[in-house]
Amino acid sequence: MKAPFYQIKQETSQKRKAILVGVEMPHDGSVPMSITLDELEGLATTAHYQPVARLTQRLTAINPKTLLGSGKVEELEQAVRHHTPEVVIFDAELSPGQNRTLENLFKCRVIDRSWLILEIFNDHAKSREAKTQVELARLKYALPRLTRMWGHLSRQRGGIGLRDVGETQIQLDRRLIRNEITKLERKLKQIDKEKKTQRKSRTGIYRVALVGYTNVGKSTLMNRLTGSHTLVEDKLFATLDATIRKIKKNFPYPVLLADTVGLIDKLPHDLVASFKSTLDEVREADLLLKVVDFSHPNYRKQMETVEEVLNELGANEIDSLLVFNKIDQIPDPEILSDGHYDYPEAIFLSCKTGEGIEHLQQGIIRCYENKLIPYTLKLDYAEAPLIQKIRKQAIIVKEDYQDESILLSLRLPPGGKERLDKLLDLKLKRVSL
Ligand SMILES: Nc1nc2c(ncn2[C@@H]2O[C@H](COP(=O)(O)OP(=O)(O)OP(=O)(O)O)[C@@H](O)[C@H]2O)c(=O)[nH]1
Ligand SMILES: [Mg+2]
Repeated sequence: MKAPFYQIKQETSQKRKAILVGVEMPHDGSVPMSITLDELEGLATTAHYQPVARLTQRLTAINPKTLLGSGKVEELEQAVRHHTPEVVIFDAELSPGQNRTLENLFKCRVIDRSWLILEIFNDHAKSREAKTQVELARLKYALPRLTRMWGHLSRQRGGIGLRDVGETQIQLDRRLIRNEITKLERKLKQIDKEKKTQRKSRTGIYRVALVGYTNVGKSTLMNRLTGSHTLVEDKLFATLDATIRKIKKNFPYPVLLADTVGLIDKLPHDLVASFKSTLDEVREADLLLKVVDFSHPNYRKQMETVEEVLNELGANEIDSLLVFNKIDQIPDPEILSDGHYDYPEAIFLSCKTGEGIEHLQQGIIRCYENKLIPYTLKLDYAEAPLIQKIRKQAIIVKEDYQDESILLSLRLPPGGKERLDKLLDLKLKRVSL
């Protein structure tokens, strides 16, 4: 892919200093600022920044030019002078204008949470699909902010103060970005088509998808359930592509399990939209395993965020199991029993120790069996050898050997009836219950 017209960040193995700014908007306040800033710090370190200072402000009113009040801006200016960071990261969305004003004041790069998340996604994208999805989201984010991005370029060329390099270049860049967006959207449509064909070949098999906040242990659970070796890392957004594996261990039926990209609070909207094809694994699943890190101080808010994204995806009606992971990190048994009390339907487990995994396997099997459709099939004795093949497509609950024929009581999985039709071509002999 062609080099972008703006600089996302310089590749370097050295940690680059960053100042973090927590902002509590007038309508927030449900989560303590220290927790949201811890999350921002996690994002910053994942993006190879080294946080050197934290500043916070509770806003009662928003200053349209700088977001923060003038006193806090001054304080921040002093911190910038003292630490000389490469970047100031705001845990809030900045308008293109606010961004520019703050950069001019601090004479250093200012980014917001969305851009930070885009940097991480950009770093972790490996497959053609993930790379295209991230690039599209980045360009869509950059388009209205192009003056600022251009500001970066001009600064790199000629030092601070040479920002106004001329409208024509910006207009040209805008047009190029728009063209690039159209090209990427076309490419994604093509990838989407290929994925759809792949998914079609999997219809009829029970499909389970792992969903949840980032770093809760989805990939670890995938490995536990399937015996595979998907990438597991103690970092945010380790997984960007949907990985699909068959669950064989301890399962009487064929089940496909999909590991998916982790979610986070205030996920850039363009990113969710761009990841549509990856998230289709979630939308088209028969069962969702909603994985929660029960040891996280902010797990309830994380659950809310996941529900919001599932709503946005139209996946809120899908059957689901609530899975509370990392119980090995809960030292106090009372917290665990409170959890059971508050969430009686949840399955509590630890991917680390294996405790509770069997319980989850049983839960998945139960959900699967609830979906099975009862069906009765009448066979001639001459057709008895077919029973072996039928067993592969359905669960045989009862075999009734009568005088003239064999009556099979079956449970069919989704799509099983069509496969049975193909296999037997005995439509006339079937008796529906
Ligand atoms: N203590 C403990 N750590 C766990 C458990 N399950 C997972 N982890 C750790 O949690 C971290 C994140 O695990 P992942 O499986 O990569 O999490 P994920 O949800 O796939 O994360 P993303 O792909 O980034 O969204 C890793 O360091 C795991 O070793 C558990 O049951 N107990
Ligand atoms: Mg993962």
